[in-house]
Amino acid sequence: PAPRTVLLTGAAGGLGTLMRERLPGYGYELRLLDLLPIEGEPDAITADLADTDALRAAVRGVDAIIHFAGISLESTFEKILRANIQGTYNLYEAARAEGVRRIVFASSNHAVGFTPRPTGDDPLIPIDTPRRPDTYYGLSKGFGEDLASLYWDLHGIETVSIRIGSCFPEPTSVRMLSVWMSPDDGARLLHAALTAEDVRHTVVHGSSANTRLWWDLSSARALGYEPQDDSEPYAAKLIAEQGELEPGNPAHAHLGGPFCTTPPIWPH
Ligand code: NAI
Ligand code: 15L
Repeated sequence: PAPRTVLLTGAAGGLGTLMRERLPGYGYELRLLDLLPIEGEPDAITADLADTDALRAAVRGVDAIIHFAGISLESTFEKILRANIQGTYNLYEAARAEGVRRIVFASSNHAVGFTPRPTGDDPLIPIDTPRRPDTYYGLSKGFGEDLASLYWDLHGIETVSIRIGSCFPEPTSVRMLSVWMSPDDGARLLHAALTAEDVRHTVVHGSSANTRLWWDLSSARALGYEPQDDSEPYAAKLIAEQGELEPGNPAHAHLGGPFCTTPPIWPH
C-alpha cells in the first residue's frame, strides 16, 4: 500500500518548508521534526538527530521517512560528522528498530560535484558517474547513499537517494539554470519516490526538465516522475546580470559549481 504517514526531518529548513506546503496535497499526513521549533506547528517534534530516543519515538508508526535534516552547506568535518554522518546513521537505526520500510534521502549534486559539467555535445552526466565529492558536505552525502545501500541489502529497508540540484523558488545563478528543481517538481519527485514499487536502493538526479540540463533524468523518470517545469524563462535575465559560465573558471567548470573552490564561494 502507498505510504500515508510520513516523517519529514529538517522540516524547519528551506526545502522542508517548501515541501510541507505541498505534500499534504498528495494525501500525506506529515509528522515534522527539526532541531529548531517551527512557527505555527505546535505538534512538530523538536529534536536533534543525535537524540536516539527521540528518533525512535519520531519514526514509530510512520509508513515512510523523508530525510532532509542536516547541515546543507560546507562546514567543518567535525560538524558534518555529527549531523550528517552520525545523524543519518541514527535515523536509519531508528527506522530499522521500528520497522519503517521506505526512506527518501536528500542526497546532493555535491556527492559528485567535481564531475566536469557537460559542454557542447558532451553527453549528460549519467546516474552511475563515479563519486567525486567537492566538500566534506558532499562526502557525507556519499556516505548517506552507501548507508542506504547497506540497509537495503542487509535489512530490506528501501531508499530513494535524490541527488538534488538546486531546489529553491527560483534559480538565482546561471549554473542553477542547469540544475534547478522547481518546488512543484520537487514535490512530484518526492511523491514518485514514496510510491514507486520495488525501488530497493535507487539513486536519482533531482531537477526540473531544464533546457540547459547537465544530467540524465531517466532513473527519476523510471520511478514515475514527470517534471513539468523548466528554468529557461529565467535564463535571459540571469545571463544578462551574471554573464555566461566560463570553462576556465573552476567555479563554473564542474557540476558542483562554487563548492569546487577553496574556500567555497558564497553565496552561490
Ligand atoms: P536547510 O539548511 O534550510 O535545512 C536543514 C534543516 O535541518 C534545518 O532546519 C536544520 O535546523 C535541520 N538540522 C540541522 N542539523 C540537525 C540536527 N542535528 N538534528 C535535527 N535537525 C537538524 O537546508 P535545505 O536547503 O532545506 O536542504 C534540506 C536537505 O536537502 C539537506 O539535507 C540538504 O543537504 C539537501 N539538499 C538541498 C538542496 C537544495 O537545493 N535546497 C540541494 C541538495 C541537497
Ligand atoms: C546543496 O546541496 C545545498 O544544500 C543547497 O543549498 C544548494 O547550494 C545546492 O546544493 C546547489 O548546488 O545549488
